[in-house]
Amino acid sequence: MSETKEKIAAEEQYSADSIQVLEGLEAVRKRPSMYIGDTGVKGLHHLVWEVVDNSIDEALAGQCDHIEVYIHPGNAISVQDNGRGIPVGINQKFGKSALEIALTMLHAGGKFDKNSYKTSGGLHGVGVSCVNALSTHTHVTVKRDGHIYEQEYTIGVPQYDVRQVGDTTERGTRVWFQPDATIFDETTEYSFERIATRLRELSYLNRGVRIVLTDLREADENGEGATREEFYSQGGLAEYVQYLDNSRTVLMTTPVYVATERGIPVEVAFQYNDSYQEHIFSYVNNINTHEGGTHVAGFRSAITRVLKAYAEKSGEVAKAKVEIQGDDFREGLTAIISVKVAEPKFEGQTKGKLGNSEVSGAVNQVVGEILNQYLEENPKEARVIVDKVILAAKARVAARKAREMVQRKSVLGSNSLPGKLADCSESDPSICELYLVEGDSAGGTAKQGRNRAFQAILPLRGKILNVEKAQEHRIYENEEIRNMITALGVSFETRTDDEDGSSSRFLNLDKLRYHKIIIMTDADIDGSHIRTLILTFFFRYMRDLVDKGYIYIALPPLYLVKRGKEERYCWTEAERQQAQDEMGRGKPETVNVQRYKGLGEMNAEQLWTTTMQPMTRSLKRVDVESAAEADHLFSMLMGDEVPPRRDFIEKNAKYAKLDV
Ligand code: 0RA
Repeated sequence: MSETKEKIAAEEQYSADSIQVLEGLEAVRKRPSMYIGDTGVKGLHHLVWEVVDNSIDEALAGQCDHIEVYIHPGNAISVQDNGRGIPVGINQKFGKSALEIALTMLHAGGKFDKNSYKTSGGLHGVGVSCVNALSTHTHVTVKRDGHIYEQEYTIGVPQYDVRQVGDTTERGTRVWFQPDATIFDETTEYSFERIATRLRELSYLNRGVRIVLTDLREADENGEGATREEFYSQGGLAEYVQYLDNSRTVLMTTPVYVATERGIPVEVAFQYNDSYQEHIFSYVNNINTHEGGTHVAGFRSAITRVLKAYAEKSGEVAKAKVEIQGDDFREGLTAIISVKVAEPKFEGQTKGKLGNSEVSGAVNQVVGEILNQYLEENPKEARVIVDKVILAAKARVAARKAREMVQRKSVLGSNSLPGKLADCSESDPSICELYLVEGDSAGGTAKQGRNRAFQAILPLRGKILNVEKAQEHRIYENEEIRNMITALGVSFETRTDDEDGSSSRFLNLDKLRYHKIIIMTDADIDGSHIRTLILTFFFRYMRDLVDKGYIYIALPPLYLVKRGKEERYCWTEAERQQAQDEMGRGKPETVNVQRYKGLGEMNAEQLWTTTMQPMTRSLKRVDVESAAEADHLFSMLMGDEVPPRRDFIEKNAKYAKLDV
């Protein structure tokens, strides 16, 4: 069936009694971004999360422990679970099958029973009907009460009434959908890695649920050549923190772990390692709350309260003659907090912060109890933690002094901008770009090639400090990092948390001078290492810039293919091959291929057209979809444990594979 015919068929279904239904889904097709965030890679994957969430809800109800996700050839997706199956009986109010209502009515997709945890935060929970509306074809199969039922849809419109097609002793729901390429016009290609990352996270967050991902895109009819990965966690969050810390040296044999269902369901796991950063990840109804909220406040407050009492009782604090603050208790702490809240209130700029006040006390109490018990039962480890806290307090004093040095230098006014910075003439940050360029020589070329009105250049010399392994004060002592901080115009300040009285460092962006910060390094191993170092710094110390979408990676071309006066730049092997074939046409020897190893091999004009000119360049925005996964990746790439890094690099030839 052709596109237009499909649409006509859809309109024929537009009978009087389904106006409400169609209006609902038409709204989704008209403004897809309102429902799924965007129509790029993120939105495309959002369809999968939406369908998987339904099966996870069934698991949370204790009715399902196995979910199979398939990526089919042509980038269709199917999700199958062994839950109760979506009810198929006729709903009195609408005179339609509940299955059809769930698939075709907006906001009717969730559970009908009250006791479930609605995932109304962010964009989750818009329902499987949105997925249906944005797919050219959807096929739902339900196994329930001894029978198999099915219904198919074309851009959300049922092609027949729910029908019974066989008998079975099994139960469950299978949803198969083909995303609509006219909606997802950027790409319809699914990323195995991206889906695997989310499913891994879900399996840790929902212990006991087996989730299997199978990629059939490269497989033959017999499934030979499929990629399959299974995610299953018996230990839940305790295993998750161990996974996150597997490249770090941990200070305790097993994490502190508690899972309770009384009152608000709370699951928490944490442990200390010998690093200097705090890594706290929090979830509400399986959704990452990257701005924290009341659950995180309750956790921090319990850690501070219990450890402070313990440390003071030990007498070590008095000996050390240093005042301990809240953040000292969290240095080298990796923690995951997961709560289930019936009516979550999401606040903050990006709706990533839990607002329900009752959650704070619940988490505080649960964590306090388990930590007290742990300290009592493990005096040796308790001692190690107290020593670490005291060291952290001393280091904090040193860091504050170092930070003030940077700040004092930068308050001297605009002439205190780093000498190496070639600034732009515009001052409106929303149009200004800062290129961070590897090496003075490429920096020079970039200075010649740029548009000086809105493009500034900061050359970085050699390798920047690996912040993953450095204490905070070392960071402010590093010249390249200081140059970045002052060029950007940002400052680090200390803020006191009203909820637990502890203080923490935060980034003040009021005077940020550029809204595009573009990392431009050579297209070789060294270049990608330097890029990872810079990204690690932004991720650890200027996370806000990453979350706001201000960090980009410049993509210089890999090849220049030439024949006479005709020139073509190529970014991939496939492009190079195509250019060679097309330009060579029978005379391959007349084509010359130049491999760009470094930015230095391009002249100013070439660098401008390929990598800096906004109309023709190719930039990748750094987008950290899973904070926990990014943390794991950085600790592995930059930490000191060699074996996991080697494993990882062997498995993934290209290593800087953050979703950028
Ligand atoms: C509503 C009610 C019941 C189950 C479901 C929805 C359900 C929905 C989905 C979506 C994907 N998998 C699903 N599994 C179940 C409970 C009905 C009953 O009491 O049997």
